[in-house]
Amino acid sequence: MKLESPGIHLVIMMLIMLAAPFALAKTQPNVIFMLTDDLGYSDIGCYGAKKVKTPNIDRLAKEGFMSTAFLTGASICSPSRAAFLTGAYPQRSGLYMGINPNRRAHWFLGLHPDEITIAEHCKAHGYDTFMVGKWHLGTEPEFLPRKQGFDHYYGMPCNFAHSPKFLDDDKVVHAITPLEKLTTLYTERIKRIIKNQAPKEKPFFLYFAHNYPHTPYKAGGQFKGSSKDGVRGDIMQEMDWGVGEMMKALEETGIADDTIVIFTSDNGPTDNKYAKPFRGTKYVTFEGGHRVPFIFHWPAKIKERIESEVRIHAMDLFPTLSEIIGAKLPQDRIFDGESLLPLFEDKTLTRKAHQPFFYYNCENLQAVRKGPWKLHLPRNQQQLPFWDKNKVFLNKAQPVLYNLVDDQTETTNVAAKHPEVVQRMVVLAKEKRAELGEYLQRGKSQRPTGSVIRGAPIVSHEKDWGKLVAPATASAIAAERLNRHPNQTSKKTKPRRKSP
Ligand SMILES: [Ca+2]
Repeated sequence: MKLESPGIHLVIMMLIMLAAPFALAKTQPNVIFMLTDDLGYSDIGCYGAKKVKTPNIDRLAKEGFMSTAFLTGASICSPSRAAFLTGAYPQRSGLYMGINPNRRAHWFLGLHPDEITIAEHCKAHGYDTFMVGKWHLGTEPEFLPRKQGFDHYYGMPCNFAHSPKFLDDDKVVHAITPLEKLTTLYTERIKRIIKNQAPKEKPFFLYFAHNYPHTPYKAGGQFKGSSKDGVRGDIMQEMDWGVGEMMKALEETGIADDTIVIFTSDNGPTDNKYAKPFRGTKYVTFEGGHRVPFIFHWPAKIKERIESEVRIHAMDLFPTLSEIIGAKLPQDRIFDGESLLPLFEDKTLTRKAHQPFFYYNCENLQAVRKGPWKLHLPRNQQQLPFWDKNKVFLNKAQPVLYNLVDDQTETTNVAAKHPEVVQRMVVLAKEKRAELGEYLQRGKSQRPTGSVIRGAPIVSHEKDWGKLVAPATASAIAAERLNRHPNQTSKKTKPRRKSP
């Protein structure tokens, strides 16, 4: 049929305009963002694991986008999570410390309510939003996931060692989380969410932050002894089974093509053998602390496997999803990432390859990456957060320069050969400190840390609390804590050194 009359064109255009709201809903894919905890670069099959089998995660990589150069925003849990959810360096969003509700300096802190999370952004653009898993961005009621854009929450507000509680929305459903059932609990809930949401017009955003392989862990019945790598291997294989169940639910409900599944980790592993070929572990700013798997599976858009060496990072997630859901980035704040969509279309990023990346550890700026170069900055004991186990650059007089293209294990200092590179990167570090701060130095672009006590001091290092906080202030904060948590035992006020 030929459409010649301009009148008919007008009618068709009006019909298209009328249909727009429905068409828009259909162009927005569902998003499942799966963030594992302390899972290292070589922890899964497609990234080189030999002792565990992860066929379901491998399949996502085989059919989608797999990055070999993805960096997290921090090498420990809380700040890394803040970077994923806000699209900003943790030092910018104010959440740079490892939150532990048992510490007198931290129990009242959390991600600031004025921060816009990717969940809030999705919700404002037509999405139903869910979180399943470990939160770790503040445990007071003011900071929990449902205050940061999630319609529903199911999981643990912090590390098991901090508190073993498990919530369903606001209700405690397990006083002590049954660890051997953790993957089953999460998987069952995710399948239920998928089945409930599949028939709906509205798309959904699901943030699935599995606690494993962070310790402590226990394998479920059928997975006990299933791997060649002890209990850790067993729970890895069980987690992979959960991914398989999730994908099956998407396929059975007919929404697999229109659902994005992202798989990554918040920081490197505690044992370097799971971070190979890189040096270092969780807690430090060697590559092993920041370099983790990153897989983006989106059948409707990514038709065949893409393996990418382009350097990307956690702060890119927010702008990427923002563009995909058809939303503008909020204009009132700075984002430290950019949309990865061009990489899925075989194009190049707007960001130039030589744009620097900054490795902070709590408030201490420890390293700068630019092009092939990584410069590790000297630091003193006072600047180091307690969890930092890397003493290699402690009290050095000069920075140390590695060429990561030739030397990915960060072993050969080439600073003496490239003094001009060192000099340029030292300037970058100085500029970044002016912007995002340093230990005991406030940066001009830092946003406030969330606190339930107005005006309370923000002290990232527990050890400095007594030194930096006046006794009367400390007593008032302790009294408020007792008021909110009358059953708190004095034993619990002692900080756990092992678990930031
Ligand atoms: Ca972690």
